[in-house]
Amino acid sequence: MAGILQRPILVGGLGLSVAFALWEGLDKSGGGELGEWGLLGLVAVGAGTWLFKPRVPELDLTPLPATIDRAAAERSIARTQAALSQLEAEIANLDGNKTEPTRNLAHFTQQLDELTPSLDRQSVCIAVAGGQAVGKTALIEVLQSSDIGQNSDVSFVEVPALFTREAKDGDSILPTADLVLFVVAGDITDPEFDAVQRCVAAGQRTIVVWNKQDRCLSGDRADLLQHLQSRLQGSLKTEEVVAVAAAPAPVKVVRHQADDTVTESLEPQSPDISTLTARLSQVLTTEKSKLIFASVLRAAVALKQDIKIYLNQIRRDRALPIITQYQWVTAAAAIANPFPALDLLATAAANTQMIVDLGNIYQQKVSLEKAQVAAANLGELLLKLGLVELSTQTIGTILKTTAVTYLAGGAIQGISAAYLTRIVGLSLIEYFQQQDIETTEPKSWNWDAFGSILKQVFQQNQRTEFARSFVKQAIVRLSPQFTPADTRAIVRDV
Ligand SMILES: Nc1nc2c(ncn2[C@@H]2O[C@H](COP(=O)(O)OP(=O)(O)O)[C@@H](O)[C@H]2O)c(=O)[nH]1
Ligand SMILES: [Mg+2]
Repeated sequence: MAGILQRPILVGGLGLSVAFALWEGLDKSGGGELGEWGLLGLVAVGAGTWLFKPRVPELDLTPLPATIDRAAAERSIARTQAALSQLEAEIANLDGNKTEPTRNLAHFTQQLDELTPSLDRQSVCIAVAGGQAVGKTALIEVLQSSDIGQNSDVSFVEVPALFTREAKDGDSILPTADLVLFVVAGDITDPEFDAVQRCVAAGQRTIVVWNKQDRCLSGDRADLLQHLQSRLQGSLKTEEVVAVAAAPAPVKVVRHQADDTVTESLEPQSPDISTLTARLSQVLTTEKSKLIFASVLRAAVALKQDIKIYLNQIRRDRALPIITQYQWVTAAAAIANPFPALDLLATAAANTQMIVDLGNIYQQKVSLEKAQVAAANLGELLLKLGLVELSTQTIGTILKTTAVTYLAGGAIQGISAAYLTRIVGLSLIEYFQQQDIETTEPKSWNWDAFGSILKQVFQQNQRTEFARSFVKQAIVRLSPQFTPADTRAIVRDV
């Protein structure tokens, strides 16, 4: 609570800050229920009249870079560097044992340090991907003995077959590859099509290789290739879809001899990958450095993402205790207040403060005015989604009917308010986590996105062990005459 005291906030008057300040005193002195009940009425009364402020415009998402060159890769590295510095600063401010954070920081730093030198690398790695038995190994073998394979700067890697039970779905094929040859052995299937789309969307340079074209009648080949090219039109240029035969099956040859006898023999066919090698050498001579810049850019983006995930983990550990504080504040306010409307104001006041505090942790500097607007919109959203009622219902299903006789009047409302505040707090964490770590000036709230997060978080927690243990915890906290063991009398078993 010390953080709140240092930044007392006047929400529509003195009420809230006074209440928070007194709450702080109580909390420290281990104040009992009486104080909590009595004082928190102030929260409600003090809350202002900003419930119906206008909505703010929606969030706009930053697109990926359109042109990939050295400068774009360097900008991406710089952004990753900024994220790393942010992580470093937040680790420096952590309380407690920093061994693991420091080790992770060192690991990220080492990865970052490798990015800039790799902009000048000469070697190119080509990944050969696709389903099982489409001819990846066969293709690599022929490629290696071609002119391209003779170039010592070019290496090929076979990606483990996709679409098998062991295969990981949804990942980009091989983040470190500079070029992907995506092999299909006939008309492209839906999963193959999706995988190609994912590669392209991830900025992975991709050539689709239709292998085993020898299995198709020579008269049909051109049509089939054209069909494939037009299916992939939206994501790949025509010349990025080629037909080959890496290991064509031997052909049965029937010969009529001069003596009228007929002989049959199987004649081996030589591989035909000429359209692919032509395309590859063109790409490697004209776009080699672009391929490398793109790889470095992807690696920088991926590293930044890893840093962001870790940073969010650290921030979440700091955010959870804050949510816990506010959930008890709103609970006490709900218990103290017989009027549901005032109750909502108190909730809005606590939510305003919670938005500011969590925003600070997530480096989203939310001004008080913006937080008030956000909390007001949030209140409307909670009503619109019916979450206020639903949380009361959720608590109702967890409590035994005897609870009413055991618990003080309003305690159930208090628990529901606390529960709802926790859901809001967890949703705020989720929402802030999705923001770009570079933007410290928060974009305007995306209420549609926040609404779906709220619904999702609510559903996730509704009937789980979380809700039950929360209720038990709340009873002990809000009605100190109960011990944890007593709660069994009023909380249902699963
Ligand atoms: N008819 C025909 N068969 C091929 C061709 N390329 C590969 N194959 C055969 O397809 C099977 C699987 O090939 P392989 O390279 O091991 O596929 P991978 O699992 O994708 O590595 C083998 O029996 C190959 O001989 C081709 O161009 N035409
Ligand atoms: Mg293979």
